[in-house]
Amino acid sequence: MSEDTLLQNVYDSLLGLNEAKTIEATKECIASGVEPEKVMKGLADAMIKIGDEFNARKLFLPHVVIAAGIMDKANKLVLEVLDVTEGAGAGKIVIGTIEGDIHELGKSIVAAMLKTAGFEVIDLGKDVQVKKYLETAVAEDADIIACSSLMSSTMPYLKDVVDLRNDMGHQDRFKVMVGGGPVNQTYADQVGADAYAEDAMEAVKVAQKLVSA
Ligand code: B12
Repeated sequence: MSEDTLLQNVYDSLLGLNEAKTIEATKECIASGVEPEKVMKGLADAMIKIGDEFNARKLFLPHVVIAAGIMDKANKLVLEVLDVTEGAGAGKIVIGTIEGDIHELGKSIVAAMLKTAGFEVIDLGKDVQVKKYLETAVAEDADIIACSSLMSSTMPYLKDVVDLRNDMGHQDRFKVMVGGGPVNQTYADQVGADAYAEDAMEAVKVAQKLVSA
């Protein structure tokens, strides 16, 4: 089977909400030596498509819950084989999904990609309080604080992270990088974040730029 077919199977199986097939297709990709990053992207693309279908009312919340569960399991398989060169000196990043927000699939993909790029990543998980990012960044002497927000109701907390960092006088010490579905460059600029990235691949490039600046 060609790489494209293998990846298409992953995408189609997740979109079809078929757990057994998604797991099987993911394992086939791994066994055939498809790059883990590509498998993750296939899964992420399917999840984004599911989001679109949900928005268009073609799918409903239970479908999304099922898809999220399947994606999580498949992602874990991919993570096991990722060539993690964590701690290779690229920099230290504290990452998490912002207060009030439990969406973490995208954040976890970003975290995984950053790890493979050699960053030391401290993943605080979901629903992370604004002060927790700062406390951890100080304790760990991090370079970057990365915040994910998937909802318009939680986006304002991104500004609170930037404001708290500035109030603490740490604007030269920690860079703040933001992302997630409703976030864009304009919003990132508005809240005073140092950087924004649209997806996990770009997040790596942006983080590399931030630490070398
Ligand atoms: C899956 C999902 C869920 C799952 C989450 C499972 C999990 N463990 O994460 C479950 C079912 C639990 C869920 C719950 C809810 N959800 Co929901 N959910 C989604 C859905 C369909 C997909 C999100 C997703 O995982 N996408 C796939 C990933 C790979 O993409 P991503 O997150 O965007 O991440 C990529 C980039 O954004 C970027 N990125 C992400 N984070 C970061 C961080 C940094 C620093 C950087 C640089 C980049 C970056 O890189 C990632 C990889 O490329 C979206 C629809 C959508 N269009 O987004 C709704 C959506 C986000 N949910 C929504 C809502 C309202 C809810 C609920 C309130 C319930 C409800 N009524 O629907 C609850 C939230 C409760 C809470 N307090 O948080 C709304 C939010 C509306 C809004 N704009 O405010 C959306 C948009 C659906 C909608 N149209 O109504 N949800």
